[in-house]
Formats: sequence, structure tokens, C-alpha cells
Amino acid sequence: MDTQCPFCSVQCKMRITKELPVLGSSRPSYMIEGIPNAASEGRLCVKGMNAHQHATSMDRLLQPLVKKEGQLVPATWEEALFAISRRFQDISKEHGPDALGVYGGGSLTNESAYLLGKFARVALGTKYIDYNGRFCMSAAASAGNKTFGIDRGLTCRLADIPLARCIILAGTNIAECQPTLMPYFNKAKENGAVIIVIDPRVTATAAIADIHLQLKPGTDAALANGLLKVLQDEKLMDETFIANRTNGYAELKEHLASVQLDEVSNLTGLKVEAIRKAALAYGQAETGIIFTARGVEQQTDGHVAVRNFLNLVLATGKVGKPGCGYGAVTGQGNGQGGREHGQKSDQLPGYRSIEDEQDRAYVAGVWGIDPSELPRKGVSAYEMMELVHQRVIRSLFVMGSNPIVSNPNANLVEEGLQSLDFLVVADMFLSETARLADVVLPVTAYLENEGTMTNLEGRVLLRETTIAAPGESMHDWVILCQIAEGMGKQLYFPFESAEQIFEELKLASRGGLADYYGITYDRLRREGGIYWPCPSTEVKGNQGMMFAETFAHTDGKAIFMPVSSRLPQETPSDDFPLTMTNGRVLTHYLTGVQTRRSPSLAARNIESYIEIHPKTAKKHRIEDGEWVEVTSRSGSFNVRSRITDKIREDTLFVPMHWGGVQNVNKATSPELDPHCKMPGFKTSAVAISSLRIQK
Ligand SMILES: Nc1nc2c(c(=O)[nH]1)N[C@H]1C(S)=C(S)[C@@H](COP(=O)(O)OP(=O)(O)OC[C@H]3O[C@@H](n4cnc5c(=O)[nH]c(N)nc54)[C@H](O)[C@@H]3O)O[C@H]1N2
Ligand SMILES: Nc1nc2c(c(=O)[nH]1)N[C@H]1C(S)=C(S)[C@@H](COP(=O)(O)OP(=O)(O)OC[C@H]3O[C@@H](n4cnc5c(=O)[nH]c(N)nc54)[C@H](O)[C@@H]3O)O[C@H]1N2
Ligand code: SF4
Ligand SMILES: [Mo]
Repeated sequence: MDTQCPFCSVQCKMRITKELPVLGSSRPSYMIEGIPNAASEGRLCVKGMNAHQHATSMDRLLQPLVKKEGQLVPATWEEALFAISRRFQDISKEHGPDALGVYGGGSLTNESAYLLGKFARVALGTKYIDYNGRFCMSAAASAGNKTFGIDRGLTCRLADIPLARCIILAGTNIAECQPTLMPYFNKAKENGAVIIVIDPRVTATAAIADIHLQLKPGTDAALANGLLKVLQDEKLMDETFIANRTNGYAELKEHLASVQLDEVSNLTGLKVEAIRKAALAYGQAETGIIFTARGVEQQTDGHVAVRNFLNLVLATGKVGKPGCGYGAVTGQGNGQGGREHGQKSDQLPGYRSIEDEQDRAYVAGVWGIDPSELPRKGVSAYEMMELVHQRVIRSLFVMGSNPIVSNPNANLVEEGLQSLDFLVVADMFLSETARLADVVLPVTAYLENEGTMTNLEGRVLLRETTIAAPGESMHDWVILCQIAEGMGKQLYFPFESAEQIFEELKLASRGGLADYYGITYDRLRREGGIYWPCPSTEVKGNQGMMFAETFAHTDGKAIFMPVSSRLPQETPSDDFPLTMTNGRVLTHYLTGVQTRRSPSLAARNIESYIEIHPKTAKKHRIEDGEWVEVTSRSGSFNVRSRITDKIREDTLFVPMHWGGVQNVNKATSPELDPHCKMPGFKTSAVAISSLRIQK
């Protein structure tokens, strides 16, 4: 069968061949091959090669579970669905519809993500819906909207990467997180590009860097000011582009007059010379692309930090032409599509706004309801968890996320979820969050679930299947239709296939920024993939290059924003003298619920760890491979030490893929970026101590 990898945003296509069990084994084996496609060109990484292992594992949930006397026990669908509709109706009657919350994810297909948004607003009538993409794409998405007038992860094609003469990779570890894209960068390097990596660690990606700026975590906005200052001093800005295609340059110019390179050097921990070298490389190159990912974005100033990198793009006119552009490297498989069609608290399908009267009227029309029945905007993902903790939200429906591991300040989140009147989790596995649920619903995995996914380039892809749902598991969208029926709203959820939902999604997105109107399943089969916006079945979509002539603001111009340099929200103190950052390793995916169930992947990293510089380890009397307690103002967790000189002396790094005592989020801070409500995951002030010495 031909399918797509369920993990990251590249969405590599693959062929799975099932082979008969070998002698002495009762289980079949699987052969996995990459197949040609425009993004990964047939490559697969180790996660894709082994993804089938979790999907075919014995741990899959095959029937609903209902909590009885504190135990989750098998139940029929009838029983589970009846319990859900009864409890939802009771809670809604007693406390109002906003006592119900919905929490989605970027692994859901476009069809399920779209239906989840409709389900919250039409079946439950609640304003409280948000999703895990808030922790992923919100800083870059909001920055793209403000600067360009639209948010589509990549403004150019992957094929532009080899054409770029300078590439800035800021807080993005492509070699581990989108490994099949690395050959694009290697090709650029062969073509003579200068590669600049901005990361506090010497990552696998930094291995290809010509210039590595190993900055202090949380200081990217300041660094971008330094780069802009050099460009201005050296007259490397594109005056014609600035005059013809942008607004707000006067304010930026005024702000740059006050920027001092010495101060930037102090804040970032980088030498002025290194900053100058990087700025000259980008400024003097004829073409160039800047990429940012979670290192820059998961900060309490993530929005403005990204905007400052976008200032660099605009100031040099490096956008809208071959070999130029900006890319927010999208994270989850459907991180792009998942943020376009209504899972976000303030959004309706097609990137429409839930607070705009015209948008409300349009979508209400497609849904067959009165605009006044549409709830207004709710709150962001972590703010929902605060409302859960305060018992404003009494019941939560989670589909495609493991929030007690992935939210910051995880202790509070766990306490909140435990105090809910009623928690429903739809998952393939008994995740850490599902264990707390009153009802767990078994869903289908990528192997069995047909639908569209939109990759990091904004290319819509169709994932088909020939495999039936195992046991009694059901597709996410079928579950939503069935609960809606139990709530008496079946009229609005008459779907019998994913394609039927896509047909409605197309209509709901028509005329919006993320316009899918011209895309059909048939076209996707024939053409392999189609970029949005695609407003008509006659045209091919936009071919991937955005902003060749105009930006998406009404006057067609992009907007500069002056950004002040500042210290990160959490700075080291006597009690918490070190800065902890966190992120990913090659072999695991997010909270690890899937990859920890793949023997080939789990074997490569069976537990979490903390990277500590040798000098720091010595100072804190920590030896390699011993258990360490990491404590912050929010909480503490335990992991094994890994001593390495590939990290700054003042910085620690922990992967995010484990729950329980190893959960890094027990110590991350709940402070949010005021612009986009992204938590400051990547910068926490912590103390470390050896558990051996404590004893
Ligand atoms: N193997 C694997 N691949 C994945 C995922 C996975 O879980 N595992 N998840 C997918 C998802 S959802 C996402 S969002 C993406 C994430 O992709 P990335 O954002 O690339 O991954 P991270 O490891 O979170 O962070 C990237 C880098 O930021 C650095 N960093 C930390 N703090 C700072 C800082 O203050 N400034 C700068 N400039 N850099 C900093 C870290 O050292 C790290 O190397 O990956 C996707 N791909
Ligand atoms: N400290 C720290 N925390 C972070 C981050 C970080 O860098 N550092 N990164 C953040 C980011 S970028 C992200 S994206 C989040 C992600 O964090 P989560 O939202 O918790 O993501 P997953 O671990 O992928 O959890 C997805 C759950 O959904 C299930 N699932 C997978 N596919 C499907 C499906 O199709 N349908 C249904 N119903 N279920 C499915 C999986 O089995 C799993 O239990 O974590 C965030 N948290
Ligand atoms: S994890 Fe990403 S890069 Fe690796 S095979 Fe899957 S989609 Fe491709
Ligand atoms: Mo993500």
C-alpha cells in the first residue's frame, strides 16, 4: 500500500509491503520503501522507516474504555457514546455550553481538524476550542500574518533552497527534525551557499554550518537587531524594495539608531565580529532564505523575534524571487493544514476570523446555522488548561494530543485534568492523558485513515488506504459525527466519507486566505499534490512562490516592526543559576506515545537525558550517566546526565519525548507570549543536582 509518514511536516510518501511471517514467528514483517514525491524526493528517515511498528503494535486500543470505580474497563461503543452525550448535555445544561472544552491536534487530517472546529461550535456550542499547534506554530503564524498579511509556512518552494547563496537556520534542527530535507541544504552548500546556524548547541544541523552563532537561549530578537544594524551600517539594504514594497521602514530606522553592537554582544553572548560576519554573508549574498523554528519561536517574545528576522528578509528584499524567501519550518504532519480550518480559538475555516462579521456570516451560511449561534473566540491551549484548573471548563474532549506531557507547567495541567467532571480522550494508545480519562475512544492510525494533509510547503496531499480499521477503532471524523448525533445535531454532520467532508471544507474555505476551493481528491490523485491558495479547479494553485509581486495586506505591502532587545523572561539567579532549553532527538516524536511503541526507535533512545557542559558538570559535581534532579520555580523532574562540550556552559538541554518523572515540562514556565500565547518553553532558569549526592 502507498501511504505517507504520520510524523513530521515533510509528509514523505512511502510504500509498505506486508510479507508473510518468517518461520517461527506468528507476526508478519513489513518492507518500507520511500516513493518519489516532490518534497522528500523518495527519501525516508528512520522514523518513517519504522512508523508501521507503532501502528501494528499490540498496544493499539481496539475498543472503547469507560472508567468504572476508578478503573478503565472495556465497553461497547453504544455505552461509551451514550455516556458522552449524556454527560456533555448535563454539564452544558448545568453550567452552560462554555463549560465544555475541545482540544485538538496537528496530526489530525484536514477533514478531522475541520470537523472538530465545527463540532465544538455547532454540536457543543462552546467557544472553548484550541489545539497543540498553539505550542508549535503560533509565534511564526502570527508574525507572518502581521508582516506579510498571510501565514503559509514556506513563502518559497523547497526547490529554492539549492538556489540560495546564503541560508540562515535559526533555532531549527532540520537534520534531526525534518531529516529528509537535508539534501536540499547540502546541495545549496555544494552550490557555494554560506550556511549560518543559530543555536545554543552544536547540533547535527550545525555540522554543515559555515558560521555557527552559539547564542544564549532566548536572545534571538537581540541578535536580529545586531544583524540589521550591520546591514544598515554597511549599506546592504535594498532601498528600492523597501520603498516600493514595504511600510514602516522609518520607524525601524529610528529604532536601529539606538542599537549598540556591544549591547547585542552582551545579551547574546556572541562576539561582535561573529555577528558582523553573519550579517555580511547574508547582506552581500544575491539570494538568501531565512528559516526559523521552535528555538526562536517558543519564547515569551517569539512573535517579535520572528518579526525581527522578517525585518531582515524585507530589508534585503530577499523574498518573492527564486532562491529567496522565509520559512517557518512547520512541525507536525498536518501542522500547516491543522491551523487553517478552525481548530484555533479565534479561527474559522480557510483562515477566516471568528470575530469578523462577514466571515461569521459566510461560514454560518455553509453550516446552515444563524451567525448569532456561532460562539465568539475562546482562549489559547494553555489558557484553557488554566480554566480547567479553575473549574470554569468542567469537561474536556481531547483528540490527537497528550496535553499532560506537552503543556508547560505540567504539574498544574495534570492537577486540572484530574479535577475535571468528565474527560474524554480519542487516541490510538493509552497515553499519559488517556489514563486520566473517564472515556477513551480508540481511533484509527495513519495506515487505516484516509484524508488530506498539508505539508510544510503548503502543498495539500491525499493519503489513501486499503486497510480496514483494526478491532472496533473508528476514524476521528466518524466519532465526531456519532457524538453529534447523540447530541441531536446529526443534521449538521451527515458525512459518510472523508471526501464528503473535504467537499464541505472546500466550500467553507472558499474566498478565504487558505482557499482550497479548487482542490479535489481526483486532482490530488492525478497531480500528486497542490499548493494552496487554489481558488479554482481550472488553475494549478500558486506553484509555491509567494509574494512575487504583492504581499497579502490590502495595500499589497509588507510591514516592518521595530523590536527592542531584551533579556529572556527567565534569567538565571542564585537559586536557579542555569538556563534550560529543550527540544527533539531524531528517533522520537513529540511526547513519544507513538515512537516509544516502536521497538526499533525506542531501542535507539530508551530514556531521556540532560546535556551538560563538562565544566558545568564539574562545578555541580555531576558525573556522566548519573541521575540528576532538575528544579525550576515551576517544578522538578529527574533524568540521566549526558556530558558534552557541544552545548554552552550556561545552558542545559533536555529532550521532550518522555512523561512521568522524566517530563521536562514539569519545570517549564507557564509565561505566555502576549501576542500569540506561545509558552516560553525554550528558556527556563533551573538548578541541577546529583541524586547520588542528595542521598
Ligand atoms: N525527530 C523528531 N522530528 C520532529 C519532531 C519530533 O518530536 N522528533 N517534532 C516535529 C514538530 S511538531 C516540530 S514543532 C518540529 C520542531 O523542530 P525544531 O524546532 O527544529 O526542533 P527543536 O529541537 O524543538 O528546536 C530546534 C533547536 O532550537 C535550539 N534552541 C533552543 N533554544 C534556542 C534559542 O533560544 N534560540 C535558538 N536560535 N535556538 C534555540 C535547540 O537547541 C534545538 O536544536 O520538529 C518536527 N519533527
Ligand atoms: N518542553 C517542550 N514542550 C513542548 C515542545 C517543546 O519543544 N518543548 N513542543 C511543543 C510542540 S511544537 C508540539 S507540536 C506539542 C505536541 O504535543 P502533543 O500534542 O502532546 O503531541 P503528541 O505527542 O504527538 O500527542 C499526540 C497524541 O495523539 C495521538 N494521535 C496521533 N495521531 C492521531 C490521530 O490521527 N488521531 C487521534 N485521535 N490521535 C492521534 C498520539 O497517539 C498521541 O497520544 O508539544 C509541545 N510541547
Ligand atoms: S519523520 Fe518526517 S522526514 Fe522522517 S520519514 Fe516521516 S515525514 Fe519524512
Ligand atoms: Mo510542533
